Amino acid sequence: MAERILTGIKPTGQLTLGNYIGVLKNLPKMMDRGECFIFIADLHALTLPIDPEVLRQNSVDIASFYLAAGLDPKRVALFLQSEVSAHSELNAIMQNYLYMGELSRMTQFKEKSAKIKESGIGLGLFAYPVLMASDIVLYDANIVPVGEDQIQHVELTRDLVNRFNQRYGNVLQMPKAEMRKIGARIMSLSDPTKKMSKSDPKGDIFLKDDMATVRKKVMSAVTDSGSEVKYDEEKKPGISNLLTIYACLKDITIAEAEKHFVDYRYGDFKKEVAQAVVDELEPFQKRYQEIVDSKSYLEVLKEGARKASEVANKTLLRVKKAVGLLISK
Ligand code: ATP
Ligand code: LTN
Repeated sequence: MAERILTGIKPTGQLTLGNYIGVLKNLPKMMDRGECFIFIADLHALTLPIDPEVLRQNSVDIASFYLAAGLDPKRVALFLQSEVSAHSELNAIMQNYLYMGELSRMTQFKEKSAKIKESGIGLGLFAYPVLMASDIVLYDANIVPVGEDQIQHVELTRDLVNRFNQRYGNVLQMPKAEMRKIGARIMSLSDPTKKMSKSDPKGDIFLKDDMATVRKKVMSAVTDSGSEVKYDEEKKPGISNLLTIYACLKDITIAEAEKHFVDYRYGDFKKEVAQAVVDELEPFQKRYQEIVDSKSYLEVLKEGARKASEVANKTLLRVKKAVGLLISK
């Protein structure tokens, strides 16, 4: 069977080098493997307070970054989650098949809700994985490319599919998360024990940072004691993170990166990592800016929503019939 690939990024903030290495950079390769459904998870971005203008601008950015990364709108359905109403409709059905206990065990929910008063935690934040599972099953996706932090949500989607299919027959396609072997969890440059995350921007490199800032951030990244450039996540988390970034950007293994830097001291090592980031981001930003200026993303998103709706509405109908909702037309 040809593969069906689906993934999304939520427009909660400025995209980081973590988002780029973890997912964006590899997406164009997916076009050769099967049919791709790539979206902007804007409904998910509403699960924590966000300024409307910021949300809109972030959505434009993500659409443009997807295109700048090399996704070809003729071969991929690129769309806004909120413009394919089947996501919300399937969410209303699927919320009955995931349980409070399992939702409250989700790491993302625990981490994000810990930062707010209990009385301010929205239902959407708690029910986040229901919408995400709906996103995935709507397209009969079998491959879901994500960074490490999203694996738990895809696993929960698999539990849902099992539960649903046991009850109603073989209605939903079983998805599988796909993670990069290295680079699925790029760490913060200021605290390499924490994930680089757009909603906790300390130690982030942003995809829109100017090149002088990029160099400065890499040069001031936290390193470890000792002077050897060696990969050791436990003893040298800072150096390991920079080695990972370099290896991913150059498309080489960690061992090859270590070999390249064998005679280097930290300062020169960082300079070369900074150069690698600049070499990648500079042309990428140029493409991004052209897309933003031409507003070509608007037509792409419109056509993407049309293509996505065609597929999503079919699945929705199949699910509605399976659970016993009467269809009048
Ligand atoms: P937030 O901080 O708002 O939770 P985020 O930076 O984690 O956001 P998402 O929109 O949740 O970004 O992620 C988009 C994709 O990028 C997901 O597949 C996620 O797993 C991946 N990703 C996010 N951060 C990293 C990282 N530090 N390293 C590798 N992949 C990442
Ligand atoms: N939860 C993801 C974004 C997301 C997603 C999806 C990813 C929403 N729906 C479906 C893959 C498949 C995140 O926070 N990065």
